Amino acid sequence: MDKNELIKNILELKKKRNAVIVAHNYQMDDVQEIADVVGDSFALSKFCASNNYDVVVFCGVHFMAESAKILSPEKTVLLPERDAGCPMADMITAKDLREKKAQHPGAAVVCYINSSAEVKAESDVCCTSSNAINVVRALKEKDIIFVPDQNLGSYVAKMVPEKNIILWNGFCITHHRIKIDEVKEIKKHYPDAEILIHPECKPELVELADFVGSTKQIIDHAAQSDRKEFIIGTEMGVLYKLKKDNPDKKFYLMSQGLICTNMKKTTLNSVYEALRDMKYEVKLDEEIRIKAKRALDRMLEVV
Ligand code: CIZ
Ligand code: SF4
Repeated sequence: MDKNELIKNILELKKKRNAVIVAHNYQMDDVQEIADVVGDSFALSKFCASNNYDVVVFCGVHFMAESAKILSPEKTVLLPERDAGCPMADMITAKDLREKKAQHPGAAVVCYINSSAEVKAESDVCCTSSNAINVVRALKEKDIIFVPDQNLGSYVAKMVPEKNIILWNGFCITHHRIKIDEVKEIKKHYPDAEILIHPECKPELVELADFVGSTKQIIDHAAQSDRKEFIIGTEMGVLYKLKKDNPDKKFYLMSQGLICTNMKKTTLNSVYEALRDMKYEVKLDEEIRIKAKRALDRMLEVV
């Protein structure tokens, strides 16, 4: 099937199934192009919950589709590529977290949204990269177990020094591998560019940034900034929207390694097959779902 035919079939099936297609900011350009909404994981999950579609095709990775299912239990949530996972989310299990909690009784548990439903269910409150600082600051406990991202956790610890942050040693294989020399080198080439970086990068890189934020915050910042050139320290998928929204500005990827292979597994063909065969459906144990939802709801209460 050629691309036009694929798109035509996707649109037909979408109508027939009363489905919505949502895509994460890190998805491939042509997947972002056909999606009804593009955004970060939590914004997409909230969007799905506030609409009356019967089926959600979540173009992203597993924990994101799970988050949508946590908020929309009555909908059929499909992850087009069964193996699209997030290595960072897989770096902690619910059992690991229970053991950590036993070592620190009295500590509050904050989990980054990049975690499984089971880990969310073991946590007091969830956070995203855009609200992690505010979530931690709002807690009454001084001791806070922060999982799974050590880099986001370190950034929060620096910004909220009054708390004692107990880190987990998880990381994003894509953001964590950028080296400080790469940043210095690219800055030499583009000395006037503003450096916008994701807090999943190592602390020494975050130190060099002009702006630290989530994908949405980076996209919003670039649109509002007077600067004309930007060095982008997050997954390359964001370049699609950055370039589309700001045709007069220039964007340089901080490192050629900024590509998440899991995010690139989803193609137009996988979206088509997902709608055709209603696969792969995300299923959650109801008890886990309710507990995980509590952590997400609490995040909304505190920020
Ligand atoms: O929450 C998300 O969507 C992630 C993983 C990144 C971001 O900064 O938006
Ligand atoms: Fe996970 Fe990193 Fe890929 Fe995001 S970019 S899905 S944190 S591996």
